[in-house]
Amino acid sequence: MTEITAPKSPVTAEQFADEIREQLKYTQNVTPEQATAADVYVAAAKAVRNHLADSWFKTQADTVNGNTKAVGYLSAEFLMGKQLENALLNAGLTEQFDAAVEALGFQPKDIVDAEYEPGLGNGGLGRLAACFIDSLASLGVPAFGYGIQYKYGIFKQTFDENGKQVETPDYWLTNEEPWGHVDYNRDQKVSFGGEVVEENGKKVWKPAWSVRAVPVDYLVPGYASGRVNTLRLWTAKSYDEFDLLAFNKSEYLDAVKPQVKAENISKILYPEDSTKVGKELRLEQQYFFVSASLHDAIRVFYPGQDKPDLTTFPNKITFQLNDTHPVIGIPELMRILIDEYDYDWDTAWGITQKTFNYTCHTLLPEALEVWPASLIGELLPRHLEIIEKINEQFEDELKDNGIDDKTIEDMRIYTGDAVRMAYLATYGGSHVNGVAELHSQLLKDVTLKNFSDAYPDKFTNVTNGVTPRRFIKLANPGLSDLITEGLGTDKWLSDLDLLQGLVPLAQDDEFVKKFAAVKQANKHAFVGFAKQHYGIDVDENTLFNTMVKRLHEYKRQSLKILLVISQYAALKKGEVSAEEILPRTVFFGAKAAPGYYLAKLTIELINNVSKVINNDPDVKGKLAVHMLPNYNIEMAQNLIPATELDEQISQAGKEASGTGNMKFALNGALTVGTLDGANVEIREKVGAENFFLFGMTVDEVEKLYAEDYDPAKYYEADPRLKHAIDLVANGTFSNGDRNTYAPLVADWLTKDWFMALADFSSYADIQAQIEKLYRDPLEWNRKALLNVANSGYFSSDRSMEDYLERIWHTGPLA
Ligand code: 8GP
Repeated sequence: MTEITAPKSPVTAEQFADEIREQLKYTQNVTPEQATAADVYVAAAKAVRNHLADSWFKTQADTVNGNTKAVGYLSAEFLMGKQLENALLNAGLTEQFDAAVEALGFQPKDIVDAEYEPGLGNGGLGRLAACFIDSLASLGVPAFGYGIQYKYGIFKQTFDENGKQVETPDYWLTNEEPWGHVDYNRDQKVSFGGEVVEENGKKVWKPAWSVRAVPVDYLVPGYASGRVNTLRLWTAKSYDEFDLLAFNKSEYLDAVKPQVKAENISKILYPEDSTKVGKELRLEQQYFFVSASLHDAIRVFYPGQDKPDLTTFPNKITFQLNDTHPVIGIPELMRILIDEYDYDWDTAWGITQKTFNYTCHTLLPEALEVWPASLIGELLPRHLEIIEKINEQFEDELKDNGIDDKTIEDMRIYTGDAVRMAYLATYGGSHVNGVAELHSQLLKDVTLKNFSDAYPDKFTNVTNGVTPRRFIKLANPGLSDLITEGLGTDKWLSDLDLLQGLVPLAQDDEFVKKFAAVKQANKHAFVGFAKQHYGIDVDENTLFNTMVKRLHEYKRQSLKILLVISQYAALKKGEVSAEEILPRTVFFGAKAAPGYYLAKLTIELINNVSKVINNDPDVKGKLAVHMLPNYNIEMAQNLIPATELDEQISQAGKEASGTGNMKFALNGALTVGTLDGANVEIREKVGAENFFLFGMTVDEVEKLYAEDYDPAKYYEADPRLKHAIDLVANGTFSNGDRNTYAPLVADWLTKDWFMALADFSSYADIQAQIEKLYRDPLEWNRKALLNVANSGYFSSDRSMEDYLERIWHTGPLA
């Protein structure tokens, strides 16, 4: 008998149907007969939100009065995905919902599909934040996610007829959005500009302008914990929205200028920052949400107190800085404590350092934000003074510890011209962590070496994780049921290590066949999804091979497309015999930053390779390539469960962790990958024999850089690679035009900073192993099942437990 631990709901399906009817009547103002799927979706969302309200209030009260410190997760991105199914699952209302909407004459899937996915994140760091707040609520740890409710989020990606990326605004808030509650009564004022003057021996900041930060509250229900935390996303409003005088003079545009200026702050995620005003806007965004959040935490934990004892602040809440974007919080908390609450510098510094911790998500030096001091000075003059003083204190401390002048100069937070936010975060907080073992090691050995030498105790690792609720249970119900059947319990959903219990079942051929059948059903379902969403025909009897992630040179989508081209060329030349042909469908999904030229050109190339291959009758049924537009959580939830071979092929030492790799392993895909990021740990856990490893190690990469890497040598040495690059160069994928991809070809042959060419041969060679194994479905699926069974470690619940123990020193509410 299977034991069910999923939360039980207090209502029956009939009662839930009545609640939906009531919402339709009183908030949607339609009769059930008039209602569309979109109406029912909003009504159901509101009904489920109502179910969570009491737990939310109780969690808030316990958080404030509680016996444990809360977590504040400050993040520029929260890539949440659709909410309805997740909320139903965590409220224990899934079955009631299904029956209720059927009683109303709808299909549950149509209602779920009516939700529009918010694009409040860009990539790994944003999805990680969403997994983390899910896990914190599920563990019963009081937590606040703090960020921005961007009106247009990240851009929506389409492709033009030439295959180029086109960015359009994502109007995700155009229709009713039932999850966020705009709380005008708990707003905060955030100020900018102006000057600092001295009054009675005290520094006083006289800002030039202010905006109103209005919170929008999202409920974050835990799975089977009875806890509901808060995601508070700020939206920017103007205090003087409308200049009536100007309007009456017919200066209509001038009349709304202040409103536009204020609201621009929460318009889009990561505005283009190649110009000065672009940079200014980014800094405005960062300060905006961080200042509002810190003030909000003081409001929450010291309600109604004019002179709270803020020396207790770090016992109430610990703030995690998700990358460098919120690091301006460090001088801001100093300013609040000194200027607004009259603490002396040392007391303020003690509180501040205890309050913050910093997670670094990169190894690329250029991704560590550095702000021009002049910009900070203009926008936040008081903060620049505080940063200067922090830097002075820091340099003194280093000197006292016997650090030499040259090293101190290298470590300066404030150089006179610029402020290095990662250094400020490292010095200004208690702990710094990387996001996978290898990454944390490289942070200590390379990126932040001087800091790790000076403050070794600050540094720690927490390997990333993903939530099994969304990425197994919701994304892959077939696998989820099979796991529950295999283990005889569904407790694995909140204790993912239990997946280990599947290891013996990998020797049971019948179970492996059932597992294979689930994968095949997922592939079949994705064929339908692809037809519906992208209008493409996919052959489900091919190997589904996927590479989805942000587009970046270090992730090496170009390595993958060069391999595809070489496979295409081999098929065309008849080099592969009929028996040897392993039909593949290759899926790419990736957005490129709007200003990233080579990344966008790579997208164009992939699209055009796809056009040529998919229209070539010679390779029909043997090879197909699809660049799917607008990679998002919905696509991930549909494509990952259907994927058999996952690509994690970054240059060793460049991918901080990766979290897609974890989702694929947990959904029974095999990985072809390098020894980079969390791949290293995944391979350790699932077993080297169940992972396709290729490419250079970090040390080999370093050695090759030191030897003056010459990519052309590799081009000459491997005819497969040479032929693939020649085809790109000679216009095969650009209607004969040799210029289109000339910049890419030139980069590959003369620079190739991430050494795709050097790794090409081993990458191409390992394909034979992959194809051999795939021809033996039982063995392939046995290995895939072992990936699932051994990946329990990559639950974000485990990540959160590591943060609680190593960094936050707190735990669940009693
Ligand atoms: C990503 C890392 O690239 C990825 O390896 C890691 O798994 C993920 O963070 C979560 O830790 N980094 C970003 O998403 C990132 O740096 N985004 C930039 C836009 C800030």
